[in-house]
Amino acid sequence: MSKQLILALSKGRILDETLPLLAEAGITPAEDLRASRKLLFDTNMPGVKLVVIRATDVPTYVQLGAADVGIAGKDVLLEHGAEGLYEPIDLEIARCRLMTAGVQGVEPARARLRVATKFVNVARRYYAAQGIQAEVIKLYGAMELAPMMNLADEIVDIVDTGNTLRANGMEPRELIAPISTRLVVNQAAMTMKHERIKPLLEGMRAAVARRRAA
Ligand code: PRT
Ligand code: MG
Repeated sequence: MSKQLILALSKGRILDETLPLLAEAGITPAEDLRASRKLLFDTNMPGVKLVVIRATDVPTYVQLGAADVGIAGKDVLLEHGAEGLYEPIDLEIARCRLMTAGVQGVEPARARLRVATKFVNVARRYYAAQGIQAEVIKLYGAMELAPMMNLADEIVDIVDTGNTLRANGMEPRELIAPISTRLVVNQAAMTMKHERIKPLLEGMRAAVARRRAA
């Protein structure tokens, strides 16, 4: 097998849960990812390399074929669009929910809602589908601050325990989508590198199934 295989991993919280799954599928980085400032890593498997990048860049790398396989949150895939990517495995890690949220006890405005979020595409689609006219404002972080500062009426953000919302006087409202981490594959690579990708998919599926059974 001559062709090399490049896996794009999301850095941050997803990485910590991805590495044990990859190890169970037989792939371990040749060096400690967190102790290094490098971005491209060899692994124990000849011809298999890892890149560790911003989660939001993972779908782009895989879509354009710079990476063959990627691991990213469904929230990131929904926002990107992830057109032309296969999404064969739900890794069932880093689970959370994409939700709308607003200030506790305040009736949600129903006309010309201002919504702050980093998920602008998801938000536009969601409110349009609800028949709600919304002005979507792009933020890069700390969405919870926006209603408090009178920048927005609602936010669209990731919710896990809801503690972050509550600590900022907000409440979760509508569920947009349940989220977990997905393994995605470039469509051309799925065909051209099938003999390399197939055992990886089988290994990852088996690892996920073992977790579920445990
Ligand atoms: O830092 P950067 O801008 O690069 O991205 P990031 O901070 O979003 O990355 P990171 O490392 O936090 O990982 C994000 C990915 O993990 C998301 O794309 C999700 O798929 C997944 N995930 C799972 C979460 C959470 N759980 C989560 N709780 N991502 C973010 N959160 C944050 C959320 O944004 C909010 O601030 O945690 C807070 C909510 O948690 P609770 O428990 O207070 O409700
Ligand atoms: Mg972060």
